[in-house]
Amino acid sequence: MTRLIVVSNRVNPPSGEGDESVGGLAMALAAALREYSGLWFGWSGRTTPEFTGQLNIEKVGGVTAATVDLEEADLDEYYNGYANKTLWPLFHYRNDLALFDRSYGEGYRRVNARFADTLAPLIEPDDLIWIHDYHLIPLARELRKRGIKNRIGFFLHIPWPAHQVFINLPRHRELVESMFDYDLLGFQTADFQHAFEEYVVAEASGVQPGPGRLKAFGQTVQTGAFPIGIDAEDFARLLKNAKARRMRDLMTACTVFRHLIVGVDRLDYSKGLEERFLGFERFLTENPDMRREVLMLQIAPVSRESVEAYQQIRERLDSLSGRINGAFADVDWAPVRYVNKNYRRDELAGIYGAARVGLVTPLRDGMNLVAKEYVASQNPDDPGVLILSRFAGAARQMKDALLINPNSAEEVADALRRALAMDKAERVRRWTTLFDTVQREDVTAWRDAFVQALAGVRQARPALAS
Ligand code: ADQ
Repeated sequence: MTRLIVVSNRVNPPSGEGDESVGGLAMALAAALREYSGLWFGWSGRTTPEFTGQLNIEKVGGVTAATVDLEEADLDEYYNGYANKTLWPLFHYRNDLALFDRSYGEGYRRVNARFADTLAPLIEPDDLIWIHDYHLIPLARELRKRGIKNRIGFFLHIPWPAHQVFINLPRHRELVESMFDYDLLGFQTADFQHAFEEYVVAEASGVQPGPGRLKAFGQTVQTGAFPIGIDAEDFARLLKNAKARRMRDLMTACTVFRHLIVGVDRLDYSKGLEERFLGFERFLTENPDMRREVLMLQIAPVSRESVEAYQQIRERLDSLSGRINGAFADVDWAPVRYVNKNYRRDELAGIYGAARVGLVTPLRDGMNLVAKEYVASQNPDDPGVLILSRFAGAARQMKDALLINPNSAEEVADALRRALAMDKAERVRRWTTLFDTVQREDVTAWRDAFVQALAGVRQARPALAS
C-alpha cells in the first residue's frame, strides 16, 4: 500500500480532534497522514550536544511523528542562518536584510544531509514523499544520493522571487539544480511557478517540453501551482463553540458604537505591519469625523526572536503604536490595541467574526491564510470587508477583496474609509464570492491535488551516485 511521508522542518500533529492550539495546515497534513497511514518526519525542536541521528518515534493523535534532535550549530547555521537570514528575506524581496555567510550554506547542506541519513532507512519502495518549504530544498538530492528512487514532491510555501532578485543568492544555480531531483515542484501561484521557470530557461538553458514540464540539468520535472487553502468547514464549526462565541461577545462589547479593524500576523517584516500602522495613522489624520468610530486591533505574536531584523521590527512597532495612541487617544478611547500573544484557533475565529474590517497588508506573502480565515469567520447576513495586499499570493484568488498596494499609506487609508462606508448589499455581494472560493479551494482540495499530481508522475528515477 502507498504510504505518504511528509517532511517539514517542524512536526506538530494535533493531539486529537478538539485540539485548537495547532494551525489549520498541521490539521490538514495530519488528516492526510491518517488516511494514507503515513509518517511525519522533521526536527524535534530540541538540541543535543552531538548529532546522533537517534529517532524519536511517537504516535500523536493517530499520526506517526518521527523526529530527530539537531546540534546548536545546526540551529544557528541552518535554521536561524541560511533559512531565516538568507532565503526568507531574499525570497520576500528584502535583499537588504539577506545575510550571506559561508557557514550558513554549509550548515544548510549538513542538516539536509543529516535529515536524509536519518530518513532514508525509513522509506519503503512505494512511499510517496512530500517535502515542505525552503528549509529543505536540497533534501531530494541528498535522498537520491542515498539510493532513494521514490516519487518525491516539493511544495514551496513562500514566494519564488523574480529572476533578477533570485540571482542575488550566491550559488543560486546549485540550489536550483538540486530541485531537479524532485519529480514535482509545487508553488502557491502561477506567478511564482512562472518566475521559477523563467530562471531555469534563462540561466540553465531549460526547455519546456509541454505545459508544466521543465527540462534542465539532464532531468525533467513537473511544475504546478497549488494554492493552499484553509479548512473552511472547520472554521464554521469553530465559530459555534463556546470559546469562539465568548471571544466574539467580548470583542463586540469592547467596541460598542465602534467598528473593529483587525490584523493577525506573525511579527515579521514581510507582513507590512509598519506600513499598516502608518496607513491607519493617515486614515485617522485625514478623517477626524471617523476617528472615534474605529479601533484597530493588531495581534502579532513574536517570532524568530534570535534574528536581529525581528528584534528591530518589534522595537519599531512598539514605538509606532505608542506614537499613534499618544497623538489620538482620549480618556475613553485609544485607536490602536497591539498585542503580542498567541491565541487558539477558536478564539481567533471569534475575533475575526467581530471585526468589520480584516486588514491584511503583507509586502510579500506566499499565500496568506489569515485573509481566508477572516472571510470564513464572517456572518453571511452582515459580513465585514477584507482589505488585501496585491502582493499576497491570496490576491490571485480573492479579487473581490479591496486590493491595495501596502506600501502606499494613501491607498490603505482610502481603502479603510471605503470599507467602513460600504453598504450591506455590496459587503454581502463581495463576501459571497470570496467565501465561495475559500470554501471550494480549501486545504483538502490543495492537499489532494498535490498528492494526486505526485502519485501521477512516472515511477522511479535512477538514484544518484554519491
Ligand atoms: P505564515 O507566514 O506564518 O505562513 P500565514 O499564511 O498568514 O503566514 O499563516 C499564519 C497562521 O498563523 C494563520 O493560520 C494564523 O491564524 C496563525 N496565527 C497568526 N497569528 C496568530 C496568533 N496570535 N495566535 C494564533 N495563531 C496565529 C507561511 C507563508 C504564507 C503561507 C503559509 C501556508 O509565509 O505565505 O500562506 O505558510 O502555506
